[in-house]
Amino acid sequence: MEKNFKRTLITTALPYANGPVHIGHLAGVYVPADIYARYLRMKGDDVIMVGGSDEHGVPITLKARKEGVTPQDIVDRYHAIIRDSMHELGISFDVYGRTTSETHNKTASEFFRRLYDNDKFIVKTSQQPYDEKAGEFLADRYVVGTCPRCGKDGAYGDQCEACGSSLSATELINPRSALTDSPVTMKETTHWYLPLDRYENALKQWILEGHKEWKTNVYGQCKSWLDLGLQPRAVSRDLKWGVPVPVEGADDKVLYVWFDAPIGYISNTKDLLPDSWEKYWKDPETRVINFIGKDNIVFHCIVFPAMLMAYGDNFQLPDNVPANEFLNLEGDKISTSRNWAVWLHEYLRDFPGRQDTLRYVLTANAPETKDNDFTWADFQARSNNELVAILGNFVNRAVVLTHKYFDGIVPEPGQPEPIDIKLREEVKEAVSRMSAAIDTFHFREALKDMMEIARIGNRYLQETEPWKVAKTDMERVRTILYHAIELCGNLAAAMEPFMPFSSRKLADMLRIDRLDWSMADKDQTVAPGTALAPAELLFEKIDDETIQGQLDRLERIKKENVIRNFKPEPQAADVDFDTFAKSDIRVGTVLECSKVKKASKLLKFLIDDGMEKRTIVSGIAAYYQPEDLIGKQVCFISNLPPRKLMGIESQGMILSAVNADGSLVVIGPTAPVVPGAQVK
Ligand code: B3M
Ligand code: ZN
Repeated sequence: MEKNFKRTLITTALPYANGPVHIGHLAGVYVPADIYARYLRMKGDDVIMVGGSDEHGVPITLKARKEGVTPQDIVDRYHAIIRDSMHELGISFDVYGRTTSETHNKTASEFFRRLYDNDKFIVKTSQQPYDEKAGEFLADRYVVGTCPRCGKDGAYGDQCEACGSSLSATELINPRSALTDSPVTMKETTHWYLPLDRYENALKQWILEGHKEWKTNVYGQCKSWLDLGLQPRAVSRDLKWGVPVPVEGADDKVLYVWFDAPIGYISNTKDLLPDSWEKYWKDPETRVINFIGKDNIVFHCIVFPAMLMAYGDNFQLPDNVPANEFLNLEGDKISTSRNWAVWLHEYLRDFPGRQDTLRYVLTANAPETKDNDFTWADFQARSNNELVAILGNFVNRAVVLTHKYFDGIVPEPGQPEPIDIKLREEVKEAVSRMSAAIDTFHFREALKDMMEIARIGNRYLQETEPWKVAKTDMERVRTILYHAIELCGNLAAAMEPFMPFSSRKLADMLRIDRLDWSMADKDQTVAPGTALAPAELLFEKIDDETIQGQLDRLERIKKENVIRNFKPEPQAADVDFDTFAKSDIRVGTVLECSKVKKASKLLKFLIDDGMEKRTIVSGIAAYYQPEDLIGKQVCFISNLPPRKLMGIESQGMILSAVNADGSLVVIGPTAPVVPGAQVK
């Protein structure tokens, strides 16, 4: 049954303030939420978009420990970076708060206390990892040890990054504390649990029966959780950083971050509307929409709704939770710890004035139904072949021709011809498809329909050829350009949710002050007689050099990661001195060096060994230009039996160091020595 709503509350997942936001966050949550919010505002709906930073939880304290600063320092730094960069990208939050705020502390505290007072919790005692030396309980992330699955050391209590398995702290072999490196013991502790099982039936009714329209990825995840049966979940932790548990005798305990974070949506709404916030949360005529990434589905569809049910007082459950899948970068999972990301604040620095290009590409490629890949080649292609060549080109032709033939004054149209009527019909169809797509959270589809309007415009100019008609029939040219400008006005409106900066630029050219959604398919968006502003390019091409700069950056990061993750081979078994001393290692000077035909890996050397000169073949062609080695001194084993390689007799072996990435670096003396010198 379709419900009629009076207003919409849009929430966006609160990013952890332990790092800047990257394109994955944007494509998954903030760009789609912003499109939706802007669209509803353009339709004149009552809508607020609430966001903020998640400033509690272990990710924050871990980062602080790593840098040797306080958690407060970390959240102050990243909250500012995230807030400012999102603002610069045009993400139109009505409020962007933080979970360390006074309001949030009070709200979360009161929320817990009400559940506590109304017997909505159960208390459970369990054994938790403990660090005797530090005198602290350890969150899973603070327990490190050997992975029981792959045997690598350095696995965390919740996950092994080497093999990707998710673990629990008690499974680790040889568990140690990340705080003090001392062995982990288990110690008894008491926590409050929300018995999710009490809400199982209500949740099943609400989601499985009531929200079959949810995206299949969301509905499917909820169904499998509910089918498995729900268990009580701890909502407190033995930590110092967080909202203190508001119960006597609970010193050193804080609310679990996933208990306090979603309450942040409420706190931030209170900060925005201290007097009227309740109507956005408790009125059944408010429609709540949570934009999140797929890893947050269970918290938003099961845990937080159960919390709201437990609280009562008419808190509304979300009407939809359009969660996206993940965005990868150049074929590899985005990762903050590996620095494998395009960071928003860096993008804005490297591509000034190109906010809309990023917004466009992330929407065109949004991971709406499956994980998707961001590549710089695709970014450049979409920018140059779509934004510049289709959208920018149409607008530019329409405005430039109007300046050329009518001094920039929008002409009065004459009687429409069939092609003009068809043009209007096509636009109306595209806009109606676009609205339907946005209404159902299909933003990629909607963006295609927006571009379709520009394509329709290009086809129209191509078919009507005003530049030719101008030689014979200026009356007809008036009508054609009138329609072209009218279409530009449609575009300005249709673009706004996706590309607000270019939409404004276009509207300014057309002298349109205020855009609303009805203008997307309206006839006569710009009145005849209007004096257009000079033509300006909406988009400019992105050149190969700029793209190469970004690819080089990623290449550097890949190398840094390989080096950072390098683990030396375990030492070989002992060898007695006499055996070692039998190998005769010498220094020689390279006299000649060349590639070996038909053997891409091999280089052939002629070495001055202080004796008779010798030929050595070595498999280092991938790492050196032969001419760069001539004149250099190298170490080689001189008393190996000769070997034939590709028909060449090799009289020794040149020594190389194997670098972290497997590349080879030739070993030589650090100062010149006589050829034939022995290495001892
Ligand atoms: N901070 C997790 C995340 O960034 C978490 C979201 C909270 S939403 C209430 O994925
Ligand atoms: Zn492992």
